[in-house]
Amino acid sequence: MATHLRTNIHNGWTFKQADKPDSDFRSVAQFPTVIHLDLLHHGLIPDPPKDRNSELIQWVGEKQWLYKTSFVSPQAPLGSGKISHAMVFDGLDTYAKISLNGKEIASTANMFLQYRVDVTDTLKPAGGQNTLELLFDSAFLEGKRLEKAQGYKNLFWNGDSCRMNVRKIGCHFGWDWAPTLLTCGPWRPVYLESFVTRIADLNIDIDVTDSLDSATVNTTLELQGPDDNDKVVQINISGPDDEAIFAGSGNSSVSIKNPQLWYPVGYGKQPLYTVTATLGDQKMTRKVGIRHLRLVQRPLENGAPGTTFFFQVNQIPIYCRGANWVPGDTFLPRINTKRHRQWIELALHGNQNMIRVWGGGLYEDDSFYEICDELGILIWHDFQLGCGVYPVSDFMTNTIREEAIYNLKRLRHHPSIVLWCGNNEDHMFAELHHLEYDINDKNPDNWLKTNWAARWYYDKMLPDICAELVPRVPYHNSSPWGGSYSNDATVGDIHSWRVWMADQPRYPYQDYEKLTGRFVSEFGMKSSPAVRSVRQLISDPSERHPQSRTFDNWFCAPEDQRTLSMYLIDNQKHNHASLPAYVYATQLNQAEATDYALRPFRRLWKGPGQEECAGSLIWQLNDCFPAASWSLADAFLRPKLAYFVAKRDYAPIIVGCARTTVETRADEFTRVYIQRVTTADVWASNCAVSEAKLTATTAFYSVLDGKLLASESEQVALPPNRSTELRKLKFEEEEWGDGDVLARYINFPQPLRHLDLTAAEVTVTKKDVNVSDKSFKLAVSVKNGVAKGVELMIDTLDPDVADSYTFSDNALDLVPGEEQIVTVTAVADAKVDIGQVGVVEQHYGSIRLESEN
Ligand code: BMA
Repeated sequence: MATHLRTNIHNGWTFKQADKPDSDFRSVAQFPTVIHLDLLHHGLIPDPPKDRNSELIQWVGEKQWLYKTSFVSPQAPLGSGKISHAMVFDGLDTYAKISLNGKEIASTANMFLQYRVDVTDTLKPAGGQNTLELLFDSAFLEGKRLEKAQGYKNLFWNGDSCRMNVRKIGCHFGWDWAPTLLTCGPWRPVYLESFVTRIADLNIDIDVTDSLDSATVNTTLELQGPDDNDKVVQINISGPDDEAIFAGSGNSSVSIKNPQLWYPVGYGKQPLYTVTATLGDQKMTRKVGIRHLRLVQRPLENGAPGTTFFFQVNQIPIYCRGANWVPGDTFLPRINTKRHRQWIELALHGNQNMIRVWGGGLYEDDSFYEICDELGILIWHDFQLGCGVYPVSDFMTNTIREEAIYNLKRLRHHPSIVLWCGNNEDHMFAELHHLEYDINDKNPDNWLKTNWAARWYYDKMLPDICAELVPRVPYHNSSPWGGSYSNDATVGDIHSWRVWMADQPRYPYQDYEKLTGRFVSEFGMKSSPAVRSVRQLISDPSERHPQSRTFDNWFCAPEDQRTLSMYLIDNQKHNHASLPAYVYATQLNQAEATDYALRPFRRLWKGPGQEECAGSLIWQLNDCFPAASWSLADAFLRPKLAYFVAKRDYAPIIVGCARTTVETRADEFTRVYIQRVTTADVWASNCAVSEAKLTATTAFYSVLDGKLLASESEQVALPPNRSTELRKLKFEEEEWGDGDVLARYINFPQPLRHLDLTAAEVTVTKKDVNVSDKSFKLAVSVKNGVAKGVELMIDTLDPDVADSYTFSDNALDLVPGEEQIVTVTAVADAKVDIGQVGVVEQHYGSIRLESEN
């Protein structure tokens, strides 16, 4: 018989609107669940992304909802001493009154916390039938009541001011890429634990020597129950190949010689050791990676101001390439391990090695972190606080503290998590709103007396908790943070948003590199959200909505839609009237903007002592709801053009070219006699750990007709883990008359709207159909001109067919005389005929600008 029992309470759940009669109880759609999924399941609300439905269903967020089930009490487990029964709620969204057998046993107010309620005295004897009820209050209305009671309105960006009082996913209140959809419900598992003594926690602290040849693994147990003698707990450690390494009991310290080290992807393997604690038949298992981790912040050696900010794993400085992660779905329980894997693999295949769990979302499910551990994707983890001024009260302080402790204990064994960060943009917010924030005042007691008392959370409470619970993982107070103000480009990390829009309106891309920071934890162009291809967005053309409505609905940030229009007109030949042309233009805009920043950032990773920029994380990888946003792939996981451009920018070896034009006037007033001299710096970056010897070719083509004007090749040796300047080219306007490709970069004159690229004729030839691995190749070439942003698409209007294929590359830039090969692969479970399927292309200049009707 068992000594520890877990009884899942996942069956028989029903729900109803609280003020409706009991005859209204209906079965839930799934468990765990949230209210919108259940209502959708019964057809009680329309599909939120369609039309203006998300607005029509706002009433759901202002009702009370009741969930109910019943379950049988288990047989008491073995063990000498008093048996305890605890009801465990891994996640309740957000305000719930919990009643067991008609008696209220607890109430909750934080969806990021696990709630454990002792029910030993309330539970029916073994075999008895229990009734469990969860009454959810409106998080929005409760937030409003709390805000009113505190006597002032919170300052905030995004959503509603009351969200600052509520410990719920920030973006549920609405964000600039997400509609307001206020869910409630038991969103994570519910179960009963019965035991005399149980293992409450197993901490594994790993200390790796600087020489990397030995590691000490310290395990510490936390037990709950009268028998708290930890010696009774068995500890076993096994290696990556299942070999036994240690067997003992109680808190242990084990030394491992020449451990197999865990590396980020691209730098080595991801071996995982298994640590198991066993007490009777309770087993707690953690997979851990052994790695030496430092966040190196030291002065630069080449006279550049400020300090470095780079992660060093197993003594290798890492150039971080990645994107920001927002919740995977507005309706969280719809996300499962498979979906997490698809997203993280998308990042991996896009040559990314870091993901930032952004502070307006959540502490993800275990599977998210397990997949990152397995694939070698580093995680920058924000605490879930962002974009405003959180009130400081006893309730808020205690609940944020508990939430931090619970989640750090749950997640601290994951080798992928390399940084804990206090919040998203709250320091920046305090500065921009001129709050009483004296960066030089280091006394936390004083902070509490200011109108930005919340500083205490990030600069005192959370770092103290982290120092105790995750002492070997760096803590960073905010993102962005460091230096004389939060967005100081010379210290810490920056959020790089503003530049492209405001500072360089005519030639938006120039000089971007001068404005970068030591680490760009958020990079985005406000004006470059993009819509996924119309062909795949709208399956049945007859279903198309009037265009204006379509975009009103799908666009979550109207102010950015205005700037987007401005930039489309500034940069491309463009007309809003044609929906396909508009969609393509937004995507090309996003792709171009992404590339023009990512490449220069990489050029600044110049090797030891000169790590002027140590990484960039694109805003944003994913979407939680179908929207026109900055995401690299839409909510259905369909990559946009920018994804492929970023994939090329993030490849281990890349080449780049930066052009600067200097104008000299013949005399002070002339508008006509101006000499323009352009110089182009050609450079390369090798992020691999060994030298690369290769041939670099620089060629010049006419943008008018694609004619090759000049071409030169040279042998180059690229030293490891840094960029290298290859050559400086100089040309004046009048002069224009005249193996395996590892990296390719084509630099077009900007803005594109000055170019007529309509002459280019692009050819796409399908070949090498391989039925066994369900793939085929496309040979893509151009003649009579050069082509920008060639988008390859499956020739179908059926989104299921389109979604059955992935492209190895896309958004191609082409010059005559070379053929680019793209592999198209059908996804594993797709039922498609790869022999039959056709591919179509469109590119800048090929798309009809006129309206279709
Ligand atoms: C950032 C983020 C988000 C926001 C994004 C786009 O700086 O931190 O809060 O959604 O900009 O505006």
